[in-house]
Amino acid sequence: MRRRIGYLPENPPLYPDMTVRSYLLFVARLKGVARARVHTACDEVIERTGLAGVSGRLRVSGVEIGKLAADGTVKPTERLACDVVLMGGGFTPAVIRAKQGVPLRLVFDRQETSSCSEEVVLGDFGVRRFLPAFEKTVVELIPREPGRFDFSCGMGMLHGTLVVER
Ligand SMILES: [Cu+2]
Repeated sequence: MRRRIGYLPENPPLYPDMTVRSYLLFVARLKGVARARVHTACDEVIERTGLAGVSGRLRVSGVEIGKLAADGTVKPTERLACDVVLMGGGFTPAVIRAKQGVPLRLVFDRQETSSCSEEVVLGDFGVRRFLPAFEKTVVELIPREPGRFDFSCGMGMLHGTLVVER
């Protein structure tokens, strides 16, 4: 019975600079999960708990996790993904379509060294991420509200729009 009871504090004791996924990896290693299995084990937990949409985010509160699962805001079985290339001074595509409540995985592929595109900011989603040149950087989020949301480079020069439909 004790194995089945969990305790979820209002303010979860998380390290503020770790993403959901990196925290799971950290705990898995602490608990002695074999190195070779750590990533698979984390994927399984993320899948089981419907956390895919927030696995790249920092600071998901316990209350938020509870709500995500309980009110059906998150439909973990549905996913959307979009590859966004950064090259020649712009985001391609510059308009991304998403659905309210459906986890969205954005893969930013920065194919240049121009300093302008070294960061992406999705202000409405609290995301600011460094994009290493010639690498793919994954940003996962859950659009909670329908609407049009601007995203940009760190300096606000390159722009794109995330269109969230109901
Ligand atoms: Cu810029």
